[in-house]
Amino acid sequence: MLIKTPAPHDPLPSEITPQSIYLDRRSALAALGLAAASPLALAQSVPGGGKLPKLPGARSAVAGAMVLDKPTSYADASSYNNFYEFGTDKSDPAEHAHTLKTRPWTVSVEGECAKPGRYDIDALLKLAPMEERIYRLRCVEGWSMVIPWVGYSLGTLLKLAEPTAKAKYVEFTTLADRAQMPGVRSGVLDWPYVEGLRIDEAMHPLTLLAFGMYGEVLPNQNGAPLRLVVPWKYGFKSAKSLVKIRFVEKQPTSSWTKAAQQEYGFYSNVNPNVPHPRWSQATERRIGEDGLFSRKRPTLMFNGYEAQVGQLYAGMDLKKNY
Ligand SMILES: Nc1nc2c(c(=O)[nH]1)N[C@H]1C(S)=C(S)[C@@H](COP(=O)(O)O)O[C@H]1N2
Ligand SMILES: [Mo]
Repeated sequence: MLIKTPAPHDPLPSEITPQSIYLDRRSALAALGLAAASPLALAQSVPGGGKLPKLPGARSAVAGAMVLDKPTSYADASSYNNFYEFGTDKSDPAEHAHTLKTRPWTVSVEGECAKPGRYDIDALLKLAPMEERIYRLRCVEGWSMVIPWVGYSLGTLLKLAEPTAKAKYVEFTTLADRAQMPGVRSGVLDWPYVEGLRIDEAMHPLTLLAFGMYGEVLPNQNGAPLRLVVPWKYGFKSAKSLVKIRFVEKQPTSSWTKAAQQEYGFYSNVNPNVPHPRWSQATERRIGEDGLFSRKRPTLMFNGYEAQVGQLYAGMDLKKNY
């Protein structure tokens, strides 16, 4: 076999090789008829569940959008979830999220912008070409997955709203409906789920508005009909089942920060050097690799996206701004 499978602790090709070079290497392999051996081709053949409508995406050209790690199986990615609106156990969302109705669905874009609007989900699906992007997702709890998402950059939608100079942050609100979401009856979080990004983070091309995964529309438990995916931040910043996007002047307070201020800072960039108050963040467990002999992976700075997003935080103390 031509391609060495990296040991879990080896740096990934995407981290040590400029993207243009490994992309070239990949097309060279494809020309040799070795495309099937490339992790990318592998990813594109990773099957979905087969029960949901197809939602294909063209391979993304955004720098850093295609990590070469082996994707997590669809079965794991759609059954081990955090979606507290459906319960706090990892198995709760897959078990209970079938009650979520994803049509009709609208998303309002409002606040500090010249062109606020209400978008129907079917209009959003047609707003821009769908791209497939393979991202690492790391939960603050210490586990990670690799998921082929389908969607487009959030910035595409945000730009249409023409944010004003006062729009320093973007606040995201997700659905909180007791009738459809049994977890909302509990007081575990202050509903609705609210998250926030700085405007430049929200506009970064890697910040994804996702509608699908594994070539199919999102299963409800993964945040249907649309969610955020911010790959360099802990998973909780990636709000599911979005209903409102608001441009604001002041830093929004997220539901997690309200629940435990010392544990969940506003930035929440993946940083192995900033331990969670109750555990280290130096390593992580990749879901699907939890065999007896599998080792933990070292957590990567910015979850491995430092080359793409490090500049956003130039001059900031990343221990203070955790
Ligand atoms: N609305 C909503 N979004 C949410 C959550 C949630 O509880 N509610 N959990 C977050 C957390 S903690 C993580 S790790 C990711 C998990 O995404 P996944 O289940 O698709 O892997 O979703 C995030 N988005
Ligand atoms: Mo998480």
